[in-house]
Amino acid sequence: MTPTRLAPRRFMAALAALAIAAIANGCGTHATVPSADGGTPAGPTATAGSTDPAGTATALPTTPVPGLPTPVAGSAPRRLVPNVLEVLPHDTTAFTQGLQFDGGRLYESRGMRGESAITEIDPETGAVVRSAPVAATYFAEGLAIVGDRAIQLTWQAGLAFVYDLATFEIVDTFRYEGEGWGLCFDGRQLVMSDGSSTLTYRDPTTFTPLRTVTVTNAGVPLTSLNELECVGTQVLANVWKTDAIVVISDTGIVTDVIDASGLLDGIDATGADVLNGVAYDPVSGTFLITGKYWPVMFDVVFEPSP
Ligand SMILES: [Ca+2]
Repeated sequence: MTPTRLAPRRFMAALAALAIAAIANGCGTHATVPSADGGTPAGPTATAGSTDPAGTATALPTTPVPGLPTPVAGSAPRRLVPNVLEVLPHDTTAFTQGLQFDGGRLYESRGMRGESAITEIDPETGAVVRSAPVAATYFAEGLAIVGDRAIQLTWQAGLAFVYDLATFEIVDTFRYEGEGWGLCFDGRQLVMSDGSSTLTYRDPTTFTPLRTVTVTNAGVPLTSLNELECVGTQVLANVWKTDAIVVISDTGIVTDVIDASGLLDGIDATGADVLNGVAYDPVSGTFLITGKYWPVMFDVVFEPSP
């Protein structure tokens, strides 16, 4: 990336974030989705609090996030839409399964057997900076970064690869039960999806499951949670086979539903598969959104739906 390209992107992001802050602070009465949960964040959604007895995750304050309106406690899920600031190239050979910024660098996990890899990509050009293939027997999935290590799930093998981030050499592996879909790290714990409505919080050094939450939208369990992005104590998940991205509290409540449909309108997206891939850039305060075999990534902030 170059400063000349980043400057306008970040300036626009700052303006957009200011506009959103004004909206979020000014009202928060734009919820249009009927809620069946009565705005009660407690209840059946938090389950199996085994090795997190203090419930410390829920004790953390909600972090204000540039590019994402601050949730309003107890309100119905809000409808948001992406405001596209910039359209950036993306490698159409990438079956995107994980997308994650770290230290200004952008990392992508690619799936499909025989095509799976961990890559670093240039966020401005989409070009592969470096890549390490995954053995052809494995179908790679979500990706999270913890310190100087990257953790990559596999779909059905019950195996996670732990990489030295600097070299992409595998330095460890973790075993887990069930399928692996999405993964992110909230600074304290890993959060993992498995295609169901369950998110599993895990120890970042041992991968031991600590607690699970059932994600509900207006009181109804929401399945097919796929690629994840931890932002503060919130988790963004795109919902498989849809253009919806949901914002989830650490107790499993969907606070926002982002309608990301239509992003590819007007773009030659021959061969593109479903939306999958959300990465938050804490430097710009914006989000990158892409999909499997998509030709582009969208640099966006989220705003209330008009
Ligand atoms: Ca992500």
